[in-house]
Amino acid sequence: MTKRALITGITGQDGSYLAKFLLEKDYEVHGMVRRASTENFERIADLRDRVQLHQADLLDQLSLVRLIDRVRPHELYNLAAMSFVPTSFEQPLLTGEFTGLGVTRVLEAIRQVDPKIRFYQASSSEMFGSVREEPQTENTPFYPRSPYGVAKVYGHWITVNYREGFDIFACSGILFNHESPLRGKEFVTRKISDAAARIKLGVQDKLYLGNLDAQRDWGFAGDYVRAMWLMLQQDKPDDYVVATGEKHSVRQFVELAFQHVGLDWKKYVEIDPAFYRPADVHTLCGDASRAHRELGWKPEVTFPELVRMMVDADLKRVEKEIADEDAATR
Ligand code: NAP
Ligand code: G4F
Repeated sequence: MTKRALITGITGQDGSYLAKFLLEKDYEVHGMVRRASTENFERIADLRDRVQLHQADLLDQLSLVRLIDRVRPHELYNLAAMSFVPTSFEQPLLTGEFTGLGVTRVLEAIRQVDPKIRFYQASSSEMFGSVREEPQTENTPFYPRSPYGVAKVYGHWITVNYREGFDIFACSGILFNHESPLRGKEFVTRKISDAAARIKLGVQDKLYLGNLDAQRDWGFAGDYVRAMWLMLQQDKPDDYVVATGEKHSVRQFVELAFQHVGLDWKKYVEIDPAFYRPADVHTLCGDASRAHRELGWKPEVTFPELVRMMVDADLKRVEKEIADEDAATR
């Protein structure tokens, strides 16, 4: 039997890695996209003829019910969210609607159409915020430090609640930061890899950053989508921390990225307080023992490999952009 999966947020970083992963497992892959005046499908361009896209929106209950009824997926991965922490301070209500209540809308649609659908919720280490212990496990209390984190705590608990209350196979993956060459350019890792490449190639002078002391447990998105899938293949649903167990500072990321292109980062990086947050998460480090034990999951890409992968991809992309511009002006 061919399995059908529906991915909300398929145009995002994780959505594109997950779609590719499921296609390799011979799934029929459907993706939910929201209507925009210009299509935003760059990350799934090479999968476009192998995935079926449908318009719906996390803000519109009926669109979700119709979509799930039409696709009748065996597995639904809810990756769609307003995922950028600084924007959540500027648009806290919209963030609550998308990232928090949106989860309930999807769960309600599942309950109405087919409660047998297996559900994955993209929870976040941002829920640990001002950390109560280190490393953080599935049992560490939450202390979110942003409207985004608060909305994710709601999404996490509503997932647990529908599992316990309505017997839905609902899992919450508490994923620590994961990055890739497809990461949005506003997130700090991609901002750094892109700048290291542009400065090396002579098309940027400076890189302006905020809190260099912040520490994150950074892994590779390609490894993390495997954990999402594994959660939905188990006999019973549960919540899992997915992390590398190592933390590094933003400063260390910068050092490695610039070192990789043979530059001294101190000559190019400046601090701009505009990038400080009203309340930041200073440190995160996860303990993924449960995922190792029960899912057999382990990350494969190391921190230095991740940094090099991102910088190399940006070097290649920026070189091509420069060549294309030269060709156009010739
Ligand atoms: P991302 O690149 O920002 O992608 C977010 C996706 O959500 C995009 O496809 C976006 O569509 C879609 N979306 C936003 N609002 C929507 C709406 N109202 N209706 C329909 N779709 C909507 O995020 P990501 O890094 O792939 O992360 C995936 C999920 O994991 C998110 O829920 C994020 O909060 C969570 N998470 C991420 C990390 C991480 O380190 N990456 C860690 C923990 C948890 P458009 O393309 O139209 O904008
Ligand atoms: O890359 P970031 O913006 O990621 P953040 O805030 O940790 O959130 C990401 O990971 C979460 C998982 O914990 C996800 F749930 C969430 O959706 C998202 O994917 O910032 C990382 C750190 C912060 O402490 C920030 O203050 O980097 C620091 N930073 C320093 N300078 C900066 C900058 N962040 C950004 N975005 N831009 C800067 O210039």
